[in-house]
Amino acid sequence: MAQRFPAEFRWGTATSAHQVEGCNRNNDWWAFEQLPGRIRSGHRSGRACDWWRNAEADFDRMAELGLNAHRLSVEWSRLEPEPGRVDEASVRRYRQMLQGLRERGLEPMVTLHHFTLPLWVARQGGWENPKTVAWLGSHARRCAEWFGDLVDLWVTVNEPNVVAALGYLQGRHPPGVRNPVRAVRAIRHLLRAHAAAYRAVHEVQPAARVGIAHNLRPMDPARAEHRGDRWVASWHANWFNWMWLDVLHTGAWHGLLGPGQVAECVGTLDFVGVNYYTRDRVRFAPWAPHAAFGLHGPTPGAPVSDQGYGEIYPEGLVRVLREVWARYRRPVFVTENGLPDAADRWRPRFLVEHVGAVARALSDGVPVLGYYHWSLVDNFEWQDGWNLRFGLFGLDPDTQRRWARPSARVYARICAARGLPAEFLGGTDREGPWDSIEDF
Ligand code: IFM
Repeated sequence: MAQRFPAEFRWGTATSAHQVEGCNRNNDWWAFEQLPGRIRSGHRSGRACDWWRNAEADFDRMAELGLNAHRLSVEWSRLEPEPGRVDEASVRRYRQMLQGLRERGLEPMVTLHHFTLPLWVARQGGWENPKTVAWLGSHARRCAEWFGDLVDLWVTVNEPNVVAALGYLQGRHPPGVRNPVRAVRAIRHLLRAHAAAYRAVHEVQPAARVGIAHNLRPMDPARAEHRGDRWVASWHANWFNWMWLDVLHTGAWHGLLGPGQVAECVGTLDFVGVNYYTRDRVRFAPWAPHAAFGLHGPTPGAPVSDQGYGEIYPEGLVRVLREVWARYRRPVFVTENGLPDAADRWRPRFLVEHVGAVARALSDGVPVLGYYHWSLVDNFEWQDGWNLRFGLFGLDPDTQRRWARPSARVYARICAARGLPAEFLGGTDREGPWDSIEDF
């Protein structure tokens, strides 16, 4: 028996502007890429997937797969290259792209901030500057005015927890800082900026649905019986996963520097976007204050995606979907889910098992409205450059040649069945039935 999903369920892929458009020279990430040693193997985003010139070729691929949705982001530094100056050509290009999606039967979900800041914002302190809150609000308002006739689903900020952790605690994303006090300042502004963007979109477009895309990873003790492991795993999970959404739900802050209020955040989630990739086992490490006393790794013996990116753990998706619903009672989208797997060794089975996890959450009563696979095509993976390949389609960034991985065909089957076809149920062999799936 096939596993069917609701008829209106969104089957999509997800991308972000800087990772696919190419030549986004006017933001903090482009500047960061030029600094020696910041990006693995000295890679740069360069032309990326060439979407600024020709996203439409990949929109055709989405339509061929049978998707009905796509999540993308708009690049703030293109739309407002200098404070207050609008670039009309960029507004027109984004309208053309959004229309292109609609014409192919693909409903867009648009992210307003996905890791990159215009250089003019970054140079004035980025997320540490309280003015960035209002600036993101204005960007959101204008986007709703320009694109609101084409877009009903908006994501304010992508993975604010990753911005804080990698940008301000580990120094691996811009601005390359390792300083908890500066991190706390950035966190407050990220949360307030979400609220400002939420309200700005709603003022222009009252019926829009606006949420956040949050990276959620279960954190379990490395040794179940070890008190130190249990304590540090729960502390890290609370900080990385739940504190953010709790503030947006209740307005109460239980951050690194004690309790407080971020009152304007209350009630600013029409939905929760879940970006789910992996889980961590956490081991108490009193000698590692730089790692907040906990070392993270996969479960010993579990399958791990390319270059140690993370443990493959579909059950984690069921867990986070259930917990989000139990805590916040808001509809949920899986706004990202995927893995780096250049050889497509795990991805076919990964897809089936993670879509199966969504089916289980649905049958438990969690209102999951869509699943967006990260990603359609290999793209620029931030500090890891082109070393990690997340695409259903492979890409040679030099020639722009693409090829369908077997998992593209698996996803096409899922989209055609609007759920898991019977042939995919029950089989958990790594080889699976997908080897026999023919080319498009
Ligand atoms: O590529 C990133 C994306 O930009 C944010 N979420 C995780 C993805 C894979 O690491």
